[in-house]
Amino acid sequence: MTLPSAPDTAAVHHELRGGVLVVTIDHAPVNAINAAVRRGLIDAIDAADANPSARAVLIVGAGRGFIAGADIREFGKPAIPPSLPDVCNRIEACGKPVIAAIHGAALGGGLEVALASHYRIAVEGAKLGLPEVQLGLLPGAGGTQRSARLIGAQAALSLMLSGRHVGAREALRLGLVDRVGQSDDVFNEGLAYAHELIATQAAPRRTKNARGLADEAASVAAIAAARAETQKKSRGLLSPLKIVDCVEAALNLPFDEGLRFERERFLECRESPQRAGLVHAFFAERETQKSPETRDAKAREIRAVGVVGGGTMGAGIAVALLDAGLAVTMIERDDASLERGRAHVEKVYDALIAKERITPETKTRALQRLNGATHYDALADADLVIEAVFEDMAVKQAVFAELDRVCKPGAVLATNTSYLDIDEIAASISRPQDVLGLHFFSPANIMKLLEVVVPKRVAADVVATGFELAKKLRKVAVRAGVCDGFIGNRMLAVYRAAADHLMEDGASPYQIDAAVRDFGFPMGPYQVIDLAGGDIGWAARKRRAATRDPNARYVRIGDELCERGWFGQKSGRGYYRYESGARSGKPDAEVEAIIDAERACAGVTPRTFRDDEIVRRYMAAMINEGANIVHEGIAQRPLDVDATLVHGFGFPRHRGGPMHYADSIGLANVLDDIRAFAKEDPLFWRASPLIVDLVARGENFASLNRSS
Ligand code: T1G
Repeated sequence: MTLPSAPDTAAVHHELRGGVLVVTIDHAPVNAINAAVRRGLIDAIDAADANPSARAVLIVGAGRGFIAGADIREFGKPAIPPSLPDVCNRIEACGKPVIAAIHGAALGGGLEVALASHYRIAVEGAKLGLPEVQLGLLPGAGGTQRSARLIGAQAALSLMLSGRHVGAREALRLGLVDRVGQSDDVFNEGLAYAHELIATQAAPRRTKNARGLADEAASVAAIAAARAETQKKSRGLLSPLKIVDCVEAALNLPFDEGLRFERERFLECRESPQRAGLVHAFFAERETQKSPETRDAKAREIRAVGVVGGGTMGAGIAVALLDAGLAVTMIERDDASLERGRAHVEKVYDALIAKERITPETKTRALQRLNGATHYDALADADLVIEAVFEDMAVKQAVFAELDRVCKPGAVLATNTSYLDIDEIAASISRPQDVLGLHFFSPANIMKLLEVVVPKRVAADVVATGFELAKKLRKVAVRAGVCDGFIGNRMLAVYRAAADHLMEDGASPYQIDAAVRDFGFPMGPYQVIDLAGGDIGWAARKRRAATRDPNARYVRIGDELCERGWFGQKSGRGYYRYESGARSGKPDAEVEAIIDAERACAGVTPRTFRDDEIVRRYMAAMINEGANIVHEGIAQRPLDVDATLVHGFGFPRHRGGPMHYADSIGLANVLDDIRAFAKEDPLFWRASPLIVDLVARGENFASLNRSS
């Protein structure tokens, strides 16, 4: 159900319809509340109070939803009155009953407008929530005070700390809305409710007087529990604990003082680098979906998909496709391998059932769409085929030769290779224009990142198809050019090397991991190596050995461990020792002895490093390689690098990504660091020409995001 947009350009328009002043917010695409909307709402409520014929007010949103929230593009810019808190207070003070009729999104400030209204009705499909915490904020227009009073401390805290959306039925159960419409006709449902309230002479019912906090003991307990939980989980985030404080203020302070308390903390959050980072991440993951190809070409239809290879990646990709409702045909070389592939898929689903993330019925329905075959002819009708076979050029080219032989004209042929030259794969068949890279990250059904790798001869609509597939799979697609490692793995190799240099120079892997975790990564580099398996990086280093610059510093510590078979968790020890299959390892004195021996071999006199030095080197290496990747056109913009690292490599979202982080600490400071480190190793620390140029021009990475 969408409401027609008004012909005029007013962001808010109102008209009297049978005694009801209908106020329509019309600010495409999601009715975000900007200055014009705030002004328009105040004018509409003033008009209602001034017009005796207006016996009630109905607020609705034009288009696909109610209101998506405050316009987050306004943050960081000078505030234009009236403020949203003032708007909400004005709505609540209206002398006529105000009804909010909700369809689609009523989020953040949008739900706060509804909470300030006196009555609320939602239709099926509505999504209500207070997701400000995901932007480093808190509901700053009375939402912490009104939600707690309306639905109680526990439910309000759960909503605000999770940022989750609730549907119409749950909103009714919680008490967020009074009614769920019988139809999805939000306008007429709202109008009927308004007329009913007029007929019963219902008075304005002000949320600030609601009694959701009446049970003081329960409220105090809920607040204490939320505070304890948040202190454990919030991992350095600013706004969650402030949300708890605001709900406590709602319990202990008069409403107006509670509003002031909330406003102070909202402004602290709004000015924080965390809000800037999280808002940047929000927009970046949407901007990456836009490329020249998605702008200029139309994606091909994707209904039936083939996956070649039933190993870990092939099975994960198959699950991702099945979860998107697609039909999947898995190809393996023989029945036994096919059975193993199917078992891999079942194992993924069984693990999700065990965690109660899905029901057995979901698994059953998905598997009904999974077919298998040991002959390629089964792919004759596939619209898209993704190969995920062994990382060897000859093996992949043999697969593509078969696909070239059996697939229908126009089928999109994708490789999941992590680093092989996709131009070379494309050139090996008769239809290079249909070949692209779809680089998934393991586990492919969980990780959000999908690198859409664009070979030289690919057709634009094939690239657009890759992005469209990402949308179906609810992944964040990033356009990448062809190079060794594309965007993410190429950067990983460099900042891993920087960590190895630190380790050989005197920092233990355990100190490095701890410093990187304190920066906000969930795991440090050596924990990640042990988790994924040290043999993967070892194979990559051996592959690159022939072309490695002989003058480049090479740290052998990782090879020493792998030569002992110490690959990490899967072998019981790597950089850490894992007692009887434990997931978290312990430092290993034998590893430290190997490191000391390697330092001696390399003629290194170890020195101590402060944690902040470790982070500066680790980040400078990451940022510098990210700049090279943008400079070479492998990534379209710095924001594409940010989205890649946030969604594929655990980069802390509240810091926005490495390039946004570089801007936040000052690109000139990053360049100073790189130049200082270059005195020790000029080859490794060659400053990216992009950084040198931007600093010389007094620009930053953000300027490149805007100019794209
Ligand atoms: N402000 C500005 N632009 C927004 C926006 C917002 N709040 N929400 C979405 N957009 C843009 C988005 O960038 C994209 O732009 C287009 O709308 C479609 O979005 C005081 C301070 C509503 C569920 O956190 O969760 O209120 O790419 O691709 O998948 O307490 O957008 O087309 O140029 O995501 O259908 C709180 C954020 C704000 C909700 C729709 N609100 N938005 O999803 O479309 S802070 C939120 C969403 C606040 C108050 C505080 C989703 C959506 P473009 P989309 P979608």
